[in-house]
Amino acid sequence: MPSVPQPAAPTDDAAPRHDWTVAEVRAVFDLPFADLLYRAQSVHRRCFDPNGVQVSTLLSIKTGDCSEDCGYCSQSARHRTGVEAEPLMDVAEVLEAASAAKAAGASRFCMGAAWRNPRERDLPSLVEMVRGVKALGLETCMTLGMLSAGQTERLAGAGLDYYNHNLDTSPQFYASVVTTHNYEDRLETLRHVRSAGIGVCCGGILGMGEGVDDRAALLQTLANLPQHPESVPINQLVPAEGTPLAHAPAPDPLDFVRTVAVARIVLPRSMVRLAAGRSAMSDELQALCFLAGANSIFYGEKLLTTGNPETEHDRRLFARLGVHPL
Ligand code: SAM
Ligand code: DTB
Ligand code: SF4
Repeated sequence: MPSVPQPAAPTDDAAPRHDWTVAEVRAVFDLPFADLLYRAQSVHRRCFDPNGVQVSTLLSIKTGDCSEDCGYCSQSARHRTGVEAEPLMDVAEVLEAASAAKAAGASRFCMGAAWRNPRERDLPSLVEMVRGVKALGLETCMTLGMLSAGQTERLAGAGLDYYNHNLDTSPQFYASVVTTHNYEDRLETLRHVRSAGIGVCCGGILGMGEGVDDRAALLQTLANLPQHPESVPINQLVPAEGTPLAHAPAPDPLDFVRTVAVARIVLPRSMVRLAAGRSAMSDELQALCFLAGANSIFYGEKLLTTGNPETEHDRRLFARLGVHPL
């Protein structure tokens, strides 16, 4: 009887590994598309409810006028982007926005600040924000730039659940995108967050001119951390006029899906977030990303300074796909 060729059975793919080489990750990227998605789906189904997608809502609690020169960012004081700078919001206003996000169905509230790092005098308000958002029954997340060990402990003491701090790209490519801080600075903050017992949210951006090997090296770095991040946002660059990357070409949509699938395989138990860039994606492309193992999104009509799909559109998309919010 003729035998039907089968893709290699993903026997041990669900066991987290921390010893990936870039070449091994690259080999996963280069699989035929169907084999890659089969492997990613198999891992996804073994580790998660394949029809559940977690929803987080973002709020910019301090906007613009940032000292850093991240080439993709609309909030750097070094780029003329038209983003209006706003100081740290009042705690009450933040809590109002968090209540609205909860009413709309979000389970996590992520507060972002355009800082290299928070100042000591900002800590009391930040602590109040964490306490208040938690009291509403939401998971809390912050992204405030670099943190000292002491600041991290204070936020942990307030009950902060997650800290977002992205590595964004490969160690090699990072200096072509940012010069005011370096990869080791990012890793140091991630170590503080982990030591304080806060969950780690760490991912990257596609579409900044990086190559496939840079994407592989970013995912290898994340996978080889002593503990995998709980959440891994995969952003597609949202080009902002006035930034050095304003006219960077969008990544090939199928390469975006490949990256999500590889993230699912090398980070089997992490939530992989289809993060910024969904406004520029078709429903079909987003569906492919969910098939490839994405199981989290940013929900709500604004990211930090740019737009996100309308909540009604996302509700409809979830219904069409039979997806339920986690
Ligand atoms: N200032 C802090 C920092 O850099 O960590 C926190 C806020 S910063 C806006 C958080 C992350 O948002 C960046 O690391 C990057 O991954 C993402 N981001 C910023 N601008 C973006 C853009 N235009 N497109 C896609 N992702 C973006
Ligand atoms: C992440 O990985 N993506 C979010 C969040 N973490 C803070 C930020 C996306 C920003 C998109 C551009 C903007 O709205 O300014
Ligand atoms: Fe500042 Fe963060 Fe934007 Fe970099 S990504 S310029 S650190 S707000």
